[in-house]
Amino acid sequence: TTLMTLAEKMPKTELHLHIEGTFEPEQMFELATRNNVTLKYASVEELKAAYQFTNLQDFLDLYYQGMSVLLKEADFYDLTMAYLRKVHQENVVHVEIFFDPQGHLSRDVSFETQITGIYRALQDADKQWGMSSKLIMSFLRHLSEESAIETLELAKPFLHWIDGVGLDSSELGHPPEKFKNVFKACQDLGLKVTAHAGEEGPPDYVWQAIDLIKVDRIDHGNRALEDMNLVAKIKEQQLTLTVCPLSNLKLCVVEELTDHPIKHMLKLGLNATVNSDDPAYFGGYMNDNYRALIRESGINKDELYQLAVNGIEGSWMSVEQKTRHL
Ligand code: ES4
Ligand code: ZN
Repeated sequence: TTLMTLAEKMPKTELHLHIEGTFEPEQMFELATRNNVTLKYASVEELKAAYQFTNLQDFLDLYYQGMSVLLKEADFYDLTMAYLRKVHQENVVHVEIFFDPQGHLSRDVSFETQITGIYRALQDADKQWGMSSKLIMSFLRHLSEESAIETLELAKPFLHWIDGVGLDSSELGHPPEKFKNVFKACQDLGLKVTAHAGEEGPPDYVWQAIDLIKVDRIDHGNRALEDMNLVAKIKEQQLTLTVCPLSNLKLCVVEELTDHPIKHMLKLGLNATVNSDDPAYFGGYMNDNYRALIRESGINKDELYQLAVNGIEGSWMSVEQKTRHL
């Protein structure tokens, strides 16, 4: 079999996926109509034409508009189920997905509405296909720590459905240290912790995520490679990096995939994984990311295998569950 086929057929995990970033334009218009919400774009084509970003903020502006049509529990269910159905066909066997509660609370959509819809879809995927999952509530870093603390309070009745917390949105100007207290509170509640760091932000933000937030994982981490002491630290702590190749390309974190640092990360002995981030916006799901890496970055068979193993090892599955996949 070719490397492409191997990548497509092998069992995969997705560890960095924003459910609101799986909103395909067609489904967005469908839900807009269903909910009597008017989008700023007249058609699917017009919306798709806007998917040209020069940085993270460009994308985020569109992403927050897109999610504005999500109002009812059924909307969250339908969005999540459409994503899970798609990646089931790509041989993804385990997903750990982010949702952005504050992005919906600001439109008066309750925490309960959001999480009930998402969680019901995750349960159905497990029942139908044996696809396992973890749910990660992410704090918006452009908002205050106080707002994150309020969100944690709203989450408390649903903690049995939540496995971890994350930190996303505009990175520059919003270092991890801004959220030190809320993450401490989350850890005291037994939640796992991850944070976007080193996507656009400097190595110092990755240091803060490790030293101040005490993350269990790092989302992106590209810019960690600028500091070899930091690379040593990440290795010493065996932290997984959830790398997102097509996302990095679309948001101009890398100029071309031929320049993508993932091969270098593996050579350095870092636990890099492949993930799709916001696939509806970035031009591809899990297999598209692997295919692009094979085509553009010259990933070989050993590296492909290592990436898949890293995805299992770096997940928040139990040891027993990991062993079943290895
Ligand atoms: C995101 Cl790619 C990325 N970076 C930071 N925050 C995000 N939220 C959704 N996608
Ligand atoms: Zn992300």
